[in-house]
Amino acid sequence: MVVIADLAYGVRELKVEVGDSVIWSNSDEARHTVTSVSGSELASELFGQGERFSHTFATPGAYAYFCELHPDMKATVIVSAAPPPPPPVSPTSTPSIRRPAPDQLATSAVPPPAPVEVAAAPAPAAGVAAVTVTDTTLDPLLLVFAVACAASVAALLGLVSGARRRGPPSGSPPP
Ligand SMILES: [Cu+2]
Repeated sequence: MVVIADLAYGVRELKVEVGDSVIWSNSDEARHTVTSVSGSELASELFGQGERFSHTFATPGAYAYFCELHPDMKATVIVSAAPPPPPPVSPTSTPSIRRPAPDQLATSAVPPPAPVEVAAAPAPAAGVAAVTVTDTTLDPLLLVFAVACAASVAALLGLVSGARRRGPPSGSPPP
């Protein structure tokens, strides 16, 4: 929409796409035209206050126009061939967006748990394993040593006591 007011086109450089319709709305009391500077793309009749002129652009290009009654009124419509690009862009953009999202989620989800599990698991596991292993290995050894020591001590005591008991009787009779 280009509003014409105060003897001027409201949009000096309007950018549209092929297939778009542009509407000129005249708010001036004076009548105006929308006329191509060169060529015949725009060739409106005089239209007064409250009236409109519309035109659909089918070919890309820059269309400069002016008012036949007020040559100082000038503006341009730039028509670009944008319709084809959007479809390819949106499919490619959506897949690219969808693909990064899972990857980022997967990568972001995997690293945090992995380090935490690895860091947490090894420390407790190693500590517990070391403690349990040392305890379990030491306990049997200690028990074995204790039993062996007790047995050897008992045997020594028995031998000593037996020797002493046998000693005195054998030594006392002679004197
Ligand atoms: Cu005019």
